[in-house]
Amino acid sequence: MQMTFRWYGEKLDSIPLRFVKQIPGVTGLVWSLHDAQAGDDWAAERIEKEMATIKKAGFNGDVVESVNVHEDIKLGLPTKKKYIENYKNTIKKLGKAGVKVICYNFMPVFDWTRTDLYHTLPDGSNALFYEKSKIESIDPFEFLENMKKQKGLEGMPGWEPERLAKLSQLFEAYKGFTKDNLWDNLKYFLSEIIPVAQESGIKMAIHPDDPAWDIFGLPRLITSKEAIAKFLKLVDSPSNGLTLCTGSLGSSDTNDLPDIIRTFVDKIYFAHIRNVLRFPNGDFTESSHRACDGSLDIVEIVKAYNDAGFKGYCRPDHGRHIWDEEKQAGLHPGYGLYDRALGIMYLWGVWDALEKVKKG
Ligand code: DNO
Repeated sequence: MQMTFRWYGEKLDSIPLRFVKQIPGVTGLVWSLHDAQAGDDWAAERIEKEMATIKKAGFNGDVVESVNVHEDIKLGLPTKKKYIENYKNTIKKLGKAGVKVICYNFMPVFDWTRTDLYHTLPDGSNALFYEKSKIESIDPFEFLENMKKQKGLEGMPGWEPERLAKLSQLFEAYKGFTKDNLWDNLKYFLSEIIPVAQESGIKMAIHPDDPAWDIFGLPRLITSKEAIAKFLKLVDSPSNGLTLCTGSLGSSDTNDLPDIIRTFVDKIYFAHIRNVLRFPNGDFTESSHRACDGSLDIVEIVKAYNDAGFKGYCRPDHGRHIWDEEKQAGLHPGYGLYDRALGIMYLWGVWDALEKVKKG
């Protein structure tokens, strides 16, 4: 298992790389051009510059999260052709620069969705929170206005203001749009880009939908074991694989994460490991990574990877904001330093113990 840490780049991330270097066993930084718009053709110079910064700090830049997919591709509009060409060019350039895995998602309009970015937990820390009845009772416009009032929304990946500014237009375009339409458009996208990824030595790794159900009447696809099996059949190639995010799939109590991992481990190129605490009414919150603090058995999850001899990339995921970290300028909600570092140590603790037991 290769441990990585998501980093937003010199301009946007307030966490110094020398701090990340001090977290045991982190060999790679997960990066992106966070100011790029979905559909852009990334400039080679920008890619090289980012890779050089990452390498100079003593890390690899093997994983990019994300290259975002333009809505016109998800909607299957005629303009998709241009954006798919741009996507292919970006894949080629990333391959040339030595990138091995590209994480992306196919969620319509909203990427990961929460109602509160700083929900207080019983221990006095705070974390992202999803209130089901709130999402069900407001419209997306009101939802977005509420979100804008919270500090740090601009720092949430996948919530680009430029795209959200066109919210009414987008909802208009998605009227009457079904899950089958979205599956068809995903298949078309994959059939175009996967051969290019394969030639470029890149593994594409789709991120599941978070939360794992439809929101605001928009269809969501990658939400269950059955959906993942269907996805992998769309295009059969070693370059068509998964980012297995335990927290996203784990928002639903119908998903058995250790079973999903054991079933698809050969297709998991990037593991996001985090815990969520689900409540009986459908709400959930991010919790510490420790198994007993949330609804997911992180020990069993790590064991599923360990049993398979997982050699892919892994990262801790959304942590709580602890030790007053939420007061720091430039915090990306869920992506502070401290709780993710604790998460890494927990993951290594479980992993090392399992290795030791294996060796007897
Ligand atoms: C949130 C992230 C997502 C993820 C994208 C992948 O914390 O897990 O924004 O990066 O969905 O494309």
